[in-house]
Amino acid sequence: MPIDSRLQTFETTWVPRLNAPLADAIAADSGDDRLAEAMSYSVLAGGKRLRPLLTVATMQTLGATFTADRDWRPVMALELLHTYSLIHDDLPAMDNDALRRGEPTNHMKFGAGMATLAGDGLLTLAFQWLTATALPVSTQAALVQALAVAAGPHGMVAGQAKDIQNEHVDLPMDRLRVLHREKTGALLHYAVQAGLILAGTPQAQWSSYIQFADAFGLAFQIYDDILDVVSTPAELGKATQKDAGEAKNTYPGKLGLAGANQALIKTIAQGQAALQTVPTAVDTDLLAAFFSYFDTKRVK
Ligand code: GRG
Repeated sequence: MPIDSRLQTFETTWVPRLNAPLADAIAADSGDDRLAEAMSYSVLAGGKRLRPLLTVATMQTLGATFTADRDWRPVMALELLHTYSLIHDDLPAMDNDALRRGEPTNHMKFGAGMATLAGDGLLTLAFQWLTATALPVSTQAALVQALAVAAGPHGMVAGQAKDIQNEHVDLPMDRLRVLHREKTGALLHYAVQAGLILAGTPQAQWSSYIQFADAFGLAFQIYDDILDVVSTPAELGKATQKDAGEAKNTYPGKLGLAGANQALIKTIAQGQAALQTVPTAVDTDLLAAFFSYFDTKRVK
């Protein structure tokens, strides 16, 4: 399934716009040249910018205008935090990976000490950027609270903790879903939540969008695990075939490739159905198009 043309146009417009100020903004906020280099290295190594794109798409769906001076730092804070998680995940003490975003991992280039600090710097700078804005203080506080919950010990860090403890434990499906929701889903949940907060949408109207985000998050992890089996390092810019070797809990590992693909198709349908429940005056086609990231024909 090719990427939906609406999503393609959106990406072509927004990825360069989101990327343009990054190098200067990171350098301006770092007090050490080598640290700035290590932080910028991983952020600028590529990446689809999926999470900030989801935030901007949610804002657009809700009719909110993106004003660069006010919104760029808060929107890109999530990409900094996401990149920290990749740098730390790749460290020798975690997944010990040599390739990320098609380039040597941060510790391969800068050493484990500086890579740890680059991750620490990006994590902290993310919260600085949520508040380096003319947005109302109540909006800043809502973003800080939501990102801390998503990324912290009740979200992504909890998921990673479960992941490293259960490599050789056969988790039941319900516990695997919780692990995926925390490790991968929480940041995608926040990406949409940030769009709702920035658009000033009352919480009573969040539920359909959040259900969409959570279905997208689960689909994202199932698809990532399918690609680990069927794809190549050249295509993904990172090592493949790792999950089976490390006896990780994954949908393909537990259900087989065909079973994982069926679960992917079902999860996408649930996310699409959630978008059908918003008021008809709201055009959700752009958000729906994000599901075209997942090529359900990869598994024959
Ligand atoms: C170190 C606290 C801590 C957490 C690490 C990110 C992570 C949690 C683990 C990495 C391994 C993994 C399978 C994560 C699931 C999420 C995932 C596939 C991230 C990659 O996201 P993409 O595909 O990457 O959006 P790009 O490079 O395009 O930004």
